[in-house]
Amino acid sequence: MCKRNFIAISLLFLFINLSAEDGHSLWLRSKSTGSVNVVCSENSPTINIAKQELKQAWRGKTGATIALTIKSDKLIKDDGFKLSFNTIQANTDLGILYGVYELLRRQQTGEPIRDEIINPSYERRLLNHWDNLTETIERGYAGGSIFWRNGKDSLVVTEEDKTLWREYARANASIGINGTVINNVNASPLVLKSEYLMRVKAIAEVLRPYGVKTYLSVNFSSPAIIGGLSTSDPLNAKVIKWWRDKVNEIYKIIPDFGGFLVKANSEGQPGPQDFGRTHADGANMLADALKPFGGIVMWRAFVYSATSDDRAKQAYEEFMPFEGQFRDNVIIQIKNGPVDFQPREPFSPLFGAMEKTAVMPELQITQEYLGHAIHLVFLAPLWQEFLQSDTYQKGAGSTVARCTDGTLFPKRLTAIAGVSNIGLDVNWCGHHFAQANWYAFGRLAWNNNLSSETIADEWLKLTFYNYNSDQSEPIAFSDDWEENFLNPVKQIMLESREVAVNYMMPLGLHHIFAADHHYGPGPWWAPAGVRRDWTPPYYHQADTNGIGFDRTDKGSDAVSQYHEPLRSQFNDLKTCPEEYLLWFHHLPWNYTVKSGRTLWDEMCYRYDSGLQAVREFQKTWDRVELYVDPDRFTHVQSKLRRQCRNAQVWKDACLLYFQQFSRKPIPYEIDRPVYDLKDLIEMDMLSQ
Ligand code: GCW
Repeated sequence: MCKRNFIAISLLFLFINLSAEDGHSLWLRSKSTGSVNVVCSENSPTINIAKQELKQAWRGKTGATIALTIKSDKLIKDDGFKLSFNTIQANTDLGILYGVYELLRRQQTGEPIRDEIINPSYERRLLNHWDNLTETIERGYAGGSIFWRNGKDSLVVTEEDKTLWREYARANASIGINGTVINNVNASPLVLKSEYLMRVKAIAEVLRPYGVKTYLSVNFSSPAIIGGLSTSDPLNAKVIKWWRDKVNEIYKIIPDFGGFLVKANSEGQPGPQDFGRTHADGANMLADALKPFGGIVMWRAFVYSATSDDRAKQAYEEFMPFEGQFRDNVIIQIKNGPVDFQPREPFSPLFGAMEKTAVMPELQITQEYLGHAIHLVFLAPLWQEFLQSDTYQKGAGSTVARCTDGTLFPKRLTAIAGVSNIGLDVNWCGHHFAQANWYAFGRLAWNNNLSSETIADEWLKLTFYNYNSDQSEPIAFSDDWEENFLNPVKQIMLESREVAVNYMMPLGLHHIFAADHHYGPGPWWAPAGVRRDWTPPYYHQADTNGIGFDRTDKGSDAVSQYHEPLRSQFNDLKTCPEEYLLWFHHLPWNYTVKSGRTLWDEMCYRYDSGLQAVREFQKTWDRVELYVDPDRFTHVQSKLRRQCRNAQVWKDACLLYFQQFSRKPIPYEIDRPVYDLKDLIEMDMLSQ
């Protein structure tokens, strides 16, 4: 930037008061523009928060009156509410609080406020923290845990801890999240020791008024490891009693405790199979202990073994035999895709399979496979694609959303979980735009029909609009702001997921990361001694004949786990959606795709278009400099630079590696690679 422009921009910042922002306030930045009279005869910690929030952030008419009324109404479900111009009605205190946040959001985003009943899609809307008791976070990219400390005084609860937990609870409540699992699914048994439970109690007390229930991940071998028993066999009477006593102890100190999340017999974690028992035996034993208190068990279906011919099939094979055998307070928690949170996967066939057992989606907010906290990737389009996938369980229109939210199976428990991207970083998520993924998860858990565009629009207004410059009511976003900031940046967000798919693994490729960091490319990565199903060649199957994993009826037959007509659609090359091509088919390099190009050429174009798109993102972002405070602007700008370098590495690594098999030139109009494959392999360039 030339010096004159720089001075002009600095003056402009002074003038319009774009003071530096560190991102800590998230989407809750707006302050009130006038007074409001709140009429409410109720009094409770939750209601008091609702009143306070209204006063702090009111942007309606100065002096207006708003009534908060607890009055039951059959059309209002759970913690839903009825919104109108001057009243919020709900069945519960929490419903009132949610109504207040909705009203304030509408005032801040300029959305109309009319008479409406607004109910949540899922009963339980949870974050899963993969936080270890030693402060580190598995797959966390935004600093240490907000819940757990390491070292000598790690269990002492400080005022700073409580302040942070309160801010966290408030942010969650503002988007409808009503539960949180505060420790890693690779669970340390220590969390169930009484001294740790006292810390859990302290956390639960801070979260409670905001309607966020506390849950724990538990280690299935806890009875043996911390209870001193000789076994953790779920059918053993002493083991059963140990869990009952433990659950009693928990509910004595945390009366509204939510329940347990369990990763069993998966990636080395203990489980009922260690004792010759089944998933149902294990889950039901815990469910029986929790039942008298209203607690639930979320039992994960993330299982796979080294010997399976296709990892994508295993969860279905292992769980379907127990369909209908789980207690009604057990819910099977299933990742959106059959492999593992890849940039793109078809939905897991376990959705749409179980009729008598409750199932819930597990989404990943933390960007384990999508560029950590470096890449700008807005995940709402990925989640929406998944939620709107048709399973055909009860004929056309049986979307994953409808199979899981109670629409198709009204009597089942309903829930949805998102693996958190929150840490101790000042801006909570590492990348300012990663906050949008936390926000989007909450909004979709509340309303699984919301469009990505609506979510991005809301979030950008709440997060980047300079409210100080606008005292008007209703809020007036200028054409200039919308045209020059909102629309272009929204476009970046909406394209970003597809762009990442293109520069990382287009056309149905998956899991081609180098090593366990799951960040940079490593289609070659297969060190001796590493499990085959943890290495990329297992997934891409490239050789001189072609590339892709054959999951058709001639291959692993994973297609047979889907209902018709999907099974045939995926099985048949002519009807298989191109985005899943190499997920389901092994194809020759000269196979002709829809664009008329050969498969090899198409791969080259896709990788290159991903890279080019990130370069465009950089330009677009630089153009919005006037509209963003300097701190957040430069922060995002520098992350985009890195994303761009990374996209180049991805493109070069994958094309140069696969070219050894395709033995074809990269189409001449495409920019040439700038790295050498040898260097990329030796340096594992993007290892973190
Ligand atoms: O995606 C894999 C991750 C593991 C994680 C596991 C799981 C918590 O690489 O880090 O462990 O999934 O979901 O259990």
